[in-house]
Order: sequence, then C-alpha cells, then structure tokens
Amino acid sequence: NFSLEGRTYVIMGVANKRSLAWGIAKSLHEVGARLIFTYANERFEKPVKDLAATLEGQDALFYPCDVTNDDAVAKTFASIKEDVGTIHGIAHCIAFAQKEDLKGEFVDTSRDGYLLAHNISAYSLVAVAREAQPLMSEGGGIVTLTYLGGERVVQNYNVMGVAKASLDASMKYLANDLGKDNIRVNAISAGPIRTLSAKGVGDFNSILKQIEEKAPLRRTVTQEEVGSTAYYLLSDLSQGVTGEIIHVDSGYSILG
Ligand code: 0WD
Repeated sequence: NFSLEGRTYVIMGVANKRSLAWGIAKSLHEVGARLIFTYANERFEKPVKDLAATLEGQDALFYPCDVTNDDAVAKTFASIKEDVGTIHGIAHCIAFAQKEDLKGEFVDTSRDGYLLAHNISAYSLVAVAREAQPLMSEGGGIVTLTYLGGERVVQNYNVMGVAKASLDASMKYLANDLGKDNIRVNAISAGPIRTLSAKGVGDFNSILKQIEEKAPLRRTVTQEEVGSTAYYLLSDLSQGVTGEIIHVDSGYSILG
C-alpha cells in the first residue's frame, strides 16, 4: 500500500503555482498526505495559502521559515512538533543567488555572493534536517532539488552550480548520519523548468532549447514529473534508496 494517508510532509519553497515545490505538493496531496507549507516571509503567506486552498479536502498548516536564520528554523519545527507531533518527510525546494552572479564568468563571484548562495541553497538543508530529525521518530524521507550545474559546468549557472555541488555532498553526508534512524535523504536533479527562480539565470531560454533539441526525450520535463518522483522518494516505494541523485531531466545528463 503506497498511499500516504495518515502521513505528514513539510513542503518548503512554494513561491507560486509554477514552483517545483507546488508540483510536489500536488503529487503528495493526490495520494492522501497531509501537508505543511513553509514560506520565506510574509510576502509569500497569502499566495501559498491561496494555492493550498485549491487542494480539495486538504487540511494544510502554514509556518514562516527563513532558512538563513537558525532560530527561525528551530522555531518553525518546534511549532510543527507542538501542533502535529510526528512528521514523515520534507521536500526542501529552496535556492537563491544574486542575479549578477548568474551570468558572465564564475571567476567574478564576490565573497558575499558566494556565501549567500551557499547559505540559502546548501546549508539550509543541513539546518532543516537537524531540526526535523527529532520529529521523524517513525523514520521518513527528505528530498532536495538539485541541478546538473552542480556536476558539470553549465553556462551562466556559475555560483549556483557550486552551491548545488555542496548541496549534493551535504545530502550524502546527511543520508549517512540519518540512516540509522530510518530517515532517507535523496535529491532530484530536475531538468530546467520555467519558474520564478529560473528567471534569474542568464539566457535560461537557450538552456530550455538545448533540452528540446538534444535530450533523449526531446522535450523539457514538467512540474508533475518532478512531483511524482518526489512521491516515489518520500514513500515506501523507495525503501532501499538513500543518498541518491535521481535525474528527472528527459535523459539530458547522459549526454557528454
Ligand atoms: O529549472 C528549474 N526551475 C530548476 C530548479 C532545475 C533544477 C533545480 N531547481 C531547484 C532550485 O534550484 C531550487 O532549489 O528547485 C528548487 C525550487 O526552485 P523553483 O521551483 O525553480 O523556484 P521558485 O518557485 O522561485 O522557488 C524557490 C523558492 C523561493 O522563491 P523566491 O521567489 O523567494 O526566490 O525558494 C524559497 C522561496 O520561496 N526561498 C527561501 N525559503 C526560505 N528561506 C529563502 C529563504 N531565505 N530564499 C528563497
């Protein structure tokens, strides 16, 4: 039985209906999961609540969580513990870099820009996993979203690629630490999808075009395809899988 009925998942990083986090929320909702949404600041509170209201029969909960602030992360998970007790998984769908660091040459990245990208896009997974661990007393899954630019050079992705490499390695070390508590930690390496964050990447359209022309499936992937892979990784379907990066990218990563 692979229904998620009776299980609770925290979805971090819904900005709008195009967000990959929203694709994951829809997939988990469809199979009966209870959802908890966290948002970076008040600006996203109403949009997230409005979106969640479209999920029929979903009794969602909402908490602010600025992942750059350790106290804020601790407070969010303390509130979740108080309100629901046990959780069964987390979808970490958070990244940020300054726009000026997502074009031109990587060599020009400032120290501040480098640290900011790593802080929000990589360290946040560590902070979240640490605070969530005590709430995952029945075991569970943590999924993060990464990108090919962390494995090899992708034009303009620059500092975010380096942050994704750090995220990928953090995911593996966390998988090793949390495995003894039956908590699995994995990443989805998504192909490019037009979202708010993607807009920040220089010449994003040509990245999309490359996929349409060259990827084995000759098309870009959808939010729903990322969502169903997240469902797989967060459910018992993937019981033996941890520390893994699954590419949901129309096969593009196999090309040299
Ligand atoms: O092509 C793509 N869209 C891909 C995205 C390909 C492969 C991977 N990804 C990754 C991204 O790098 C990111 O890790 O997927 C994840 C989700 O990104 P998304 O769905 O593409 O983008 P978006 O809808 O903009 O959501 C990212 C959200 C933020 O939105 P804003 O508008 O604030 O940038 O990350 C959240 C926020 O909701 N976020 C934060 N959350 C908590 N604390 C923070 C923060 N400090 N900063 C950003």
